[in-house]
Amino acid sequence: KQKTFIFDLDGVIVDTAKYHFIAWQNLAQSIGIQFTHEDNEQLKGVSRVRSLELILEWGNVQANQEQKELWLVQKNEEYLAFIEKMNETEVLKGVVNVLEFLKQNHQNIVLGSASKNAKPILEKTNLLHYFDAIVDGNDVTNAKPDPEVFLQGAKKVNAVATDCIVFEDSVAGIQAANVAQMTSIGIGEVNVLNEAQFCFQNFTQISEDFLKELIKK
Ligand code: B16
Ligand code: MG
Repeated sequence: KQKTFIFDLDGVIVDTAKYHFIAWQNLAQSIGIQFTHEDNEQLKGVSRVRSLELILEWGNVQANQEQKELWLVQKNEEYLAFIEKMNETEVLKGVVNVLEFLKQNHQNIVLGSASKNAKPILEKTNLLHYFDAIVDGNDVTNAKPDPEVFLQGAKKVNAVATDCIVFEDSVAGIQAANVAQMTSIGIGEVNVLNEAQFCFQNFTQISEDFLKELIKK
């Protein structure tokens, strides 16, 4: 059977959170706000605009729209400088094997990410050719846990939601997949991603037999 496998980007395919962290921390510092690793955790899967709003809230800083736009540009420019230096070695372990297996078995492969920089990241890491469709922060108006990003992904490859399988590292992303009636697979800690139908520490733990079962169902 042909199924559609939808991958989140940050935390699933690559660990770009470490670059987001440095860029947000430098911006926060320049504004005079403290920004820790724990703060950064809370921004996973959250859009750029919303992330800035949260950081300003945490630091009790008010700013007008024009200032916010400038800060968003400043943050993204620094983030893009990191992306520029990315390559294949940054793809998380096991991911390429799973993509290869799905491709060989004629499955749809779709990206469903909140990032507006998804395409350059897939290009830099040499993964773009695996994807039949990409839905990212440029396409979506409602953030996860709203299922919009995944529903758009299904639509792009003419799949029905119940034939889709989502790989996600964020709680909101798992909720979005569940709301969409897709099979949700958490990548990360099972105690955090307890709403996921299945959970794996990383892609090396996902066997071909498990994937075959998902395809057969
Ligand atoms: P950008 P995902 C998300 O990616 C990141 O987890 C989140 O930290 C980031 O703020 C968001 O993308 C927007 O990224 O600034 O590149 O548009 O996990 O949805 O793939
Ligand atoms: Mg993610």
